[in-house]
Amino acid sequence: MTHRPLMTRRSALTGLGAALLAAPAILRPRPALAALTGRPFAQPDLFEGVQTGGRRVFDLAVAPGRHEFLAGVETETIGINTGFLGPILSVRSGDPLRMNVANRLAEPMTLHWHGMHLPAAADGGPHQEIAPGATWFPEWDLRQKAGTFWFHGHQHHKTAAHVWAGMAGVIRVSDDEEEALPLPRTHGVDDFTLILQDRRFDAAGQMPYAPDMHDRMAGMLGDVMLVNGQSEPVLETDTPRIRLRLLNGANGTFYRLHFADGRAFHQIASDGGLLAAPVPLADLTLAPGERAELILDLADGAATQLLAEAWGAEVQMMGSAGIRTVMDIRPRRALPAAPALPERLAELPPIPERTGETRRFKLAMSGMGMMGDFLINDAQYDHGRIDFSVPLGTVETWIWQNTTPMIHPIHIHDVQFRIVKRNGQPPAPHEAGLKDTVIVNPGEQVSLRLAFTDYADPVLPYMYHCHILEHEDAGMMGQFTVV
Ligand SMILES: [Cu+2]
Repeated sequence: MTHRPLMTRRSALTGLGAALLAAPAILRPRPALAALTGRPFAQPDLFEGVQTGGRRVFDLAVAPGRHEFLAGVETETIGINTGFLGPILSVRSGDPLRMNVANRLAEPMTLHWHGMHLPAAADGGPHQEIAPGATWFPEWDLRQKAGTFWFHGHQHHKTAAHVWAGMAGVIRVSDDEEEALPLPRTHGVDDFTLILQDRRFDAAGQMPYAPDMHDRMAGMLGDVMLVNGQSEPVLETDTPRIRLRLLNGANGTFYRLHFADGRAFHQIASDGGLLAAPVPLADLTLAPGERAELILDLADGAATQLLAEAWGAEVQMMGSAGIRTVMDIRPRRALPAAPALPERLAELPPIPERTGETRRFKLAMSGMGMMGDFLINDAQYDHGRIDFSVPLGTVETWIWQNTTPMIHPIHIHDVQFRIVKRNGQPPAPHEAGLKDTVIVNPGEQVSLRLAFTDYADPVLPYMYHCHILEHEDAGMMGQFTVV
């Protein structure tokens, strides 16, 4: 097993070309830039905020940062309260929240709470722009089940560049239902958060966001695999069972996750919280924006590796970009096996009956030549156009049809929805829970059921869009109000 991230042929050529261009007049042998591997696994700190004025308040400062991805190189980044990415916000279902988001960048930005059910004014989409030097302070009461959510930049036309630089973090929600279950939940002991991304570096070890035409089509893939900003760290464990909270925080890379020794695992949660029952799996594909929580048994004491086969939106034409090592997992010793997982995890209510509209969304590309546009219902995103309004209190069916040769993960703000049908069939068990991002493969038709409750606003919209950030920035996005 190689201990270095795989390079695709294309990126290897690009890197070589860049290195030649950058070569000084007198050629001196220089060690190639190498990813810094083998460090102890690290994850962002848990941040519980402070109780002020009856709310749990989080101070978040978004600022230019630096981070050592490559041995001996300081790479310029964006960080939130730290050099790269942000803290894990630890919150509890029912918490009254306030976020103080300070923009310390030299350009406007937004911060979106991905997966959260909240008022449109607090959503952090493209309409909640924060000027340089300004602070935005949304408030809402947390109406989520326990689960793993996240936050990231959502500035119009700049989402991809901002997330690439590091503007993202995780939100960890707890509740009574989850805490009543015998599951690992001690942060850093048997419960680990993994932000999965990949990045591409130039000859100077920097990671400028400079997508070429191919990147704009396929999504910006990197050749260096990262988990929490580290390459192939080593996680040493001392418990018979661990929980992995996974976020695909990549711009455009899909990951098929599996273990080097082929061992099976259980998925216990999807985007919006616990599944009804643990689902045994040998591998799991996560699209950009999706989350999953896994349970991995390690009582046998055998070391393994978490691997990710990576691909872009055009995998059916280009194939995968190879298998990368995410991290090494090394139990310190064999242990007595953990007790069986609970047979039931959560009471998932039946999918609600439709009481309102059925809406159809056609994903398409125009101009199959050099500069294809990405379209929803034949239109690109228009910041001044509300595409439709949903009456508050109704339950709708949204049917997504993908007429392109690429995969598109569709994300809808404000709601945790349910998948009713994928190509006429009920969803697989691991897709049958609460979702806010759903893969729509080429040629597929995916039918969703969405309940719009609690929050209406006559003016401010929510977004729906492809979560390949290059596609989103290219206009594969729309907006709706709840009224
Ligand atoms: Cu897309």
